[in-house]
Amino acid sequence: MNIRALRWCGILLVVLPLLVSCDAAPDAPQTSAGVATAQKKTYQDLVVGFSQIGAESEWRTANTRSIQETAQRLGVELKFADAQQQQENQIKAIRSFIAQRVDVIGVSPVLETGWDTVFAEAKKAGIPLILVDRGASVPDDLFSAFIGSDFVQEGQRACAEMARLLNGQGNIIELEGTVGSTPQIDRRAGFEQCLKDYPGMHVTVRQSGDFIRARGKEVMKTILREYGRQFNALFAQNDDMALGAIEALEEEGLKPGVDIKIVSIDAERAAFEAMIAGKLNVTIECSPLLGPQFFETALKLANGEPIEKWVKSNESIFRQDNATLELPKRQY
Ligand code: GYE
Repeated sequence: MNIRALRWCGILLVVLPLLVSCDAAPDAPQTSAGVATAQKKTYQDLVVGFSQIGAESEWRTANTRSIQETAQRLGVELKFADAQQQQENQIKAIRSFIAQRVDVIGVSPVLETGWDTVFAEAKKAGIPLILVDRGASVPDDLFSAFIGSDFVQEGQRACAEMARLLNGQGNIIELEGTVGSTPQIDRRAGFEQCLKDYPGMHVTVRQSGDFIRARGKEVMKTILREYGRQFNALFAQNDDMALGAIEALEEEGLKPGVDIKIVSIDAERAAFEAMIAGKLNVTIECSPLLGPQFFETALKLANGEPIEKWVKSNESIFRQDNATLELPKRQY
């Protein structure tokens, strides 16, 4: 079962109690009956390996900061590896964490497929693995938990906002994220599901900008040159691509937010600034601040305590009318 399937079951996973090795036994505290019990680990005892995707967006930078700052605050020893968008680098990092016998591995998979072998290696080594932010299409027993957002819901929310902005009528450009990544697949699926309720709205062009601002601008320029001005709206799967596309629209003499309605996802500070300037209409929140939930789950796993299989983020929708009020509160 993959992450998408998890939405249907709020099951609690009870992990096996920690195995106490023979050399640990002499230090273990004794119960009144004289039976040795495992010493509970604290954050200071934890060694965690984390394989990050890279630094493609403001969102990602904020996510990295959240993981690193939380580790430091809690006193967790963090081994952090930046994969620079390459899945093979992530696989290497996971193998090196296994070789170093870390307590828990965290990974934000750049793509959804291709993880079975390396995740099985972690499982065989007895190291719990947590998916952070993005999912992986692997059997359910190859990871312990997923921490992150409901991307399908984000796509649905984006479409519902678009319908409101367009009164249910219009041609939409969709700028997609990294092809084959969970947020790309699920945001598109959610948007498409909801489009069925609005027969007057159509996605007429769909292209990937890899979640990168500069690519968003480049792709938008090409689309405008190729197809002219036959669009009413843009759905960008993240804020960074929307911000790049806004520059392209302005350079082509169009008024983003007015001539072309724009909805994007993430809710980073720059998106609020664009909404205040009237250039972006709506941003759907997707929180990168996953550090606290990640280490809390890691500690529970290391202690053999029950955890939730999907630790879901709680998120909102922000529009131009509340942007000024919200901007000072934003943490990323
Ligand atoms: O929306 C985008 C980032 O995986 C949810 O990745 C994340 C996405 C986020 O690059 O900005």
